[in-house]
Amino acid sequence: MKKNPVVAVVGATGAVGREMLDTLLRRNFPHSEVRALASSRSAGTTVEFGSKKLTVQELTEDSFKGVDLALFSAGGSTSEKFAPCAAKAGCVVVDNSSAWRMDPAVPLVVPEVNPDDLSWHKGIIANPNCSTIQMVVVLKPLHDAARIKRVVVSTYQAVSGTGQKAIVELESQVRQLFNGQEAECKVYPHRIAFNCLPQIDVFLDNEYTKEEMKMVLETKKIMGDDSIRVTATTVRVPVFYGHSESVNIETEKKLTSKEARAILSQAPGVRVFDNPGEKIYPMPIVAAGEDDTFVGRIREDESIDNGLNMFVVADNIRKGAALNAVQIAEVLLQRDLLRVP
Ligand code: 25A
Ligand code: L14
Repeated sequence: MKKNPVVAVVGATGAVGREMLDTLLRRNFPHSEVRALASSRSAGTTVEFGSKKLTVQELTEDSFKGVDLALFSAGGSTSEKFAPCAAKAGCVVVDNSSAWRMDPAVPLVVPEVNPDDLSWHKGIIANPNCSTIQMVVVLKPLHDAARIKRVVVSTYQAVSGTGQKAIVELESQVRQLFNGQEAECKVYPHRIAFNCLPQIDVFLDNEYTKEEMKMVLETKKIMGDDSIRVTATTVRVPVFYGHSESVNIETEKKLTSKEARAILSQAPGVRVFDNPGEKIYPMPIVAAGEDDTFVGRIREDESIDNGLNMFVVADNIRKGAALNAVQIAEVLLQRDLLRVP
């Protein structure tokens, strides 16, 4: 691709869509034009793109004529319907929804982990689940060094993962409770203000939630290793930005906490933030607004021979969504893969 690409953001008015626009600018992503697409509800409104304002256009099957790259974050049903139209029109799609992630014909990519999987894309590339992305950037270098046999993860996930409407719900509930009113629940099944919900997404037949099974299945696909055993508990907490995870791993080869810290301090996209004596460890208020995935509280699991515990935090809207999608697009450009084969 010689000319600068025409880029479309689908779901441009959402929490992730707005961050995608900011990320394209912040990283100087080459473009000749950027289009903002959303549902008919938002058509005609504007979204900021640096000093410019983009007028939002309604997403239709004809939206992708002349578009080279589309970043989708408008929910699974929108992606199911419109990503194939885009690819047919010759536009490469990086899709943030769960719609295409487990399709064997669709690469599921975290650029620090499996960039080479981009070489076999057929027009649609899936951006993984936010909780999975931040976990695998930390797991990959440890897996390469010591082979991970099993992962036990529990998450503490921010409301922004559910989008703008959930950010508004937490804000309003806090205001309602401080004013002696009842908290109104529209987005989540229970009150989220001053509470924790051990349910993210729907329950499946195996008694896990869909979010938990995304972490299990996507981790194996991205790491390219079906033998890694993963079990997850995903919990929503009253935090606006930044997902946290308690991650326990069992490895084939012994890794001391010092060795793990040394490996992770060399890992791309990872920042070791681990000095308990100085009360330095990752927290949502540390990672929010940052690109890196923070890891700390690294320590050996004394209950097994070869085990480690750590605490992993990242901005779920950045590395968990918009940043990872733009990084995928950057690799596509660098490797001349921004075309539908
Ligand atoms: O099915 P999935 O894959 O699991 O994804 C479900 C949802 O999760 C979010 C995303 O929400 C998605 O809708 N999401 C997906 N992956 C995510 C990830 N990895 C993720 N979130 C975090 N991490 P979202 O809020 O970020 O984005 C919603 C956008 O989708 C547009 N949209 C919806 N249906 C569409 C569509 N676009 C085209 N066609 C369709 N059929 C949606 O557009 C939005 O841009 P919209 O027009 O519905 O947007 C209305 C906008 O109005 C703003 N708003 C509403 N109330 C308030 C408000 N702003 C301020 N204050 C308010 N009170 C919102 O910003 C909203 O975006
Ligand atoms: O991308 O936090 O599969 O509610 C959709 C639900 C991300 C998290 C995905 C949430 C998830 C989101």
